[in-house]
Amino acid sequence: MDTTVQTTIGTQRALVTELPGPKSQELHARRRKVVSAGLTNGFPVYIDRAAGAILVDVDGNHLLDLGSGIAVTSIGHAVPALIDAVSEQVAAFTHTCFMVTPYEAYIQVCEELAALTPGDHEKTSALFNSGAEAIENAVKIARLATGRPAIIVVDHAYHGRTNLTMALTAKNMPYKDHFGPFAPEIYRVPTSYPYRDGLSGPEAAARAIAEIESSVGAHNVAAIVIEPIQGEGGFIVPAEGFLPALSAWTTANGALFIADEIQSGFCRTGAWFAVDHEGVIPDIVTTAKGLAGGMPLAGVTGRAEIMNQVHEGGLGGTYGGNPVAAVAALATIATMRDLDLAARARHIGDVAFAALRELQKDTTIIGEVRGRGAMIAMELVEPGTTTPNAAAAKAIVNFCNQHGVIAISCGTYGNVIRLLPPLVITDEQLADGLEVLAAAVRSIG
Ligand code: PLZ
Repeated sequence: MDTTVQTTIGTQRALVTELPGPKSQELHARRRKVVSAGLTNGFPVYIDRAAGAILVDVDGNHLLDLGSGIAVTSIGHAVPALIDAVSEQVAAFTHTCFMVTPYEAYIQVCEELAALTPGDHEKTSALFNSGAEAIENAVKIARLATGRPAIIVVDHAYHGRTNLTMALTAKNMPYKDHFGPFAPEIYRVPTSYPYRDGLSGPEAAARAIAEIESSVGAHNVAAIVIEPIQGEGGFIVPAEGFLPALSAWTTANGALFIADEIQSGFCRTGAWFAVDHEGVIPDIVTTAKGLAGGMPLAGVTGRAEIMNQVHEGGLGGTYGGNPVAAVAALATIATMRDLDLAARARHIGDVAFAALRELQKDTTIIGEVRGRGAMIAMELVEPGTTTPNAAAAKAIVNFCNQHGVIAISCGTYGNVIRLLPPLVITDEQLADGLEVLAAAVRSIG
């Protein structure tokens, strides 16, 4: 497959104006009049084009993308295979509604999801538009299939912004404040956060399970919904054994294990799915983001005997599995397979973790470097303590942005810098990004 970037966009970071430049500033002024103030104002540099790991703004600045639009463009920007697939599909037909008159690409995506998600049991899928919608549907299916009401989530969880998924999400500001009342029958238990709780995986699981059994009752639990590596909550990698223990508990107690792989899935962590690293086989897997290379598509994939209990017409939506998004997913998955982007993610992790651990030795504000593959984070603390240092994260993001590197923060305490580079980032681009990040950290401590 031809994966060379066929545009005139350069492959290096290059700034031609201050950031944001004059054209971006003009757009930003227009935005303020007509775009709701409720949307996060990230870095107001407006993008015109992109290729590979480079974003080009309206002023002609070339920026290095270490965020992939929050883990979405894992195959990179402007991938010819995706452009071709999408263009051909747009010309053929853009929409019929799969529930009215179906088409093959939807089936092909479900075949891929059945083949790629963990376990060799029979699986069926339903496709949706966003991660939150996938989670909503996974919860509907789990309640129907088990006949039980309770959904268990963990501290620091992020599952979306709709009414049900807000209730599943842990952090109040900015996601939930004044947006309630929230959906009932959602119970939050402690997670595994090795840097802050010092527990082994089995110990953390025993703590969570004790809480479920005492305050909810095992027989009431429909499902545990959990991100195998927590994303928005701070790129928290649970201690080894935590996920397998929770998964075993659900199986033993007639509940379902739902892995939210929306951020961690599709090669991001160096495997197709983050649960693959511990051999966990979820009953249901939710996917989105990296699945379709930037087109909106999400999936709920589960054991056929669970998924197929839903009555005909019980699942759906006008756009879910839209043909343009579906062919984008097929091109994305083919690209991941052809370029072995899981291996590439492991390589990115090897390079980045080595660099960041070196950096950690020289500074007092990096409490922990963690992650897996190309899901990479540094948790920032007040010097010599474990007290979260959100100001440092803000300053580092700002420094990176000013130097044309798109890095983003996350974490319940807002003190984690996360890197989610496109998996096609070149070694030179990665080295450049890590140098800017190191300079940012050194500039403050
Ligand atoms: N589950 C694990 O990471 C989306 C949110 C950005 P949607 N994460 C980015 C923001 O501030 O809104 C996410 C996730 C996990 C579910 C979701 C929700 O996916 O496609 O944003 O609905």
